[in-house]
Amino acid sequence: MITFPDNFWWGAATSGPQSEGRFNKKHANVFDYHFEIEPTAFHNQVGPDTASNFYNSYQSDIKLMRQAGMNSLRTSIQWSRLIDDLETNTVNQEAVDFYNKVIDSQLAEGMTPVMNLHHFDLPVELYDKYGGWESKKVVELFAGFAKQCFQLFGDRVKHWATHNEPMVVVEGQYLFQFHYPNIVDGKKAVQVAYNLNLASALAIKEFKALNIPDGKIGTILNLTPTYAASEKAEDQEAARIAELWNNKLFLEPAIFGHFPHELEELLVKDNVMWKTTEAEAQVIKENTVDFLGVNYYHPNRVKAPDLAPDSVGAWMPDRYYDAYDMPGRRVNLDRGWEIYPEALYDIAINIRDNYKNIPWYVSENGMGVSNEERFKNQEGMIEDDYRIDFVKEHLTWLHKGIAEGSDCFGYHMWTPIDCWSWLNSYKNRYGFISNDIHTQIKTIKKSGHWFKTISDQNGWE
Ligand code: BGP
Repeated sequence: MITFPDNFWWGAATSGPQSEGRFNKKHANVFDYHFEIEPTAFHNQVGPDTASNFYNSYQSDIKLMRQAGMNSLRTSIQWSRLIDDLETNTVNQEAVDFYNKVIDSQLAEGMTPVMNLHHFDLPVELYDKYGGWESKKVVELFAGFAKQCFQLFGDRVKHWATHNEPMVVVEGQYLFQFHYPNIVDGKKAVQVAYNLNLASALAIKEFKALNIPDGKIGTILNLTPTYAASEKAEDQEAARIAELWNNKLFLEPAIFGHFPHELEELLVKDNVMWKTTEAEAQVIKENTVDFLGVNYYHPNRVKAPDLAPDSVGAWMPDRYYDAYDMPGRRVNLDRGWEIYPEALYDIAINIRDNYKNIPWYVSENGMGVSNEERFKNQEGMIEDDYRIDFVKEHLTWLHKGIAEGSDCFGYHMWTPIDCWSWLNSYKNRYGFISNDIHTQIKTIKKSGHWFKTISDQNGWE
């Protein structure tokens, strides 16, 4: 019998831009805008306009989630929806009403709402006017938006997150060209990484000043563990730097209130160090998280780079390491990601031993599969046994970490209902509940029925 701690969160995660649809939104976020100007960049030219229609069907969607065993849901408040005037941070009442209804529907179903404030969805006007996260003005405006959210919803939402996977903003927008505006500029990427850390700390500062009873705030990081290709010193060194850049750059400020010194030294040496001030360092120092959300999909395996770092012209962090495909690895071919459930145990032990054993939860984990229609049975239910196996294996390793003392209090699958995903649109489906995007008919998959049984029993026999 595998039993999880009492009051364990059995839930799932989505985000505003991926589920709501653009209905009644005054501002466009960077993805809304990207789709307007370049629809062909999106799989089958399906943009975020309708997504999974959560804006209109949140009530029945939340009921379905409950039927699939979820006792908590993380979504996000869209800055581009909530705020009416982006300069003065006044709110749009219609959006306030919408988010109130979403939160109240969750509470009525006995679900714990978790709200995130930034899921890659910067209002595009703030990019055009200020250069987005490159600018400290935008950091300040974000703190104002965060404060509005806490004041409006903090009476009922007790668990907050400042960002989802800030590293994906840095990489997608400033290094590897997979998110609009597709800039390649290592120095800007470094500044953006710093600014996102500062934005998180400033939002936490606003949160703490409000003294919300029972309120807790954290951030959500994709803590993809780094594994070196071999014991050789050069591979170990590559893994050390990859870990500094990919994980510690956000994890250490969030938990300890300062950046990893080894990374700072490297950035200074390479002449790409961010601009900071004493006052900002103080804000980062004083405003660390109460808990952590960890998104985990696949490990990061690296080896020493083929080219000597200094021979690579423009500065990029990955001049210090190359990706390594481990022979014999298991791969989810649809998404191209390695499947390695043991990493959840490694994450659990790393947090226990090196990060104050801070309370944490798995804020995303999941398996994206294409063309799931092929697994539909005669009753119209998708028989996704592969997803059941995937989740069970990950939970087994997570449970081992908890049994050995890691303070993990929940597991959120990505995602409750098949939702829209950035450039992949609806190509890969992740949900416990399927969504026919032509009719918006939603049906619990076999995995959703299974999730209900483990949620009801708080584990399995
Ligand atoms: C995470 C994001 C989610 C979601 C998920 C699945 O990085 O936080 O928003 O999209 O990945 O990835 P994808 O949709 O690219 O397959």
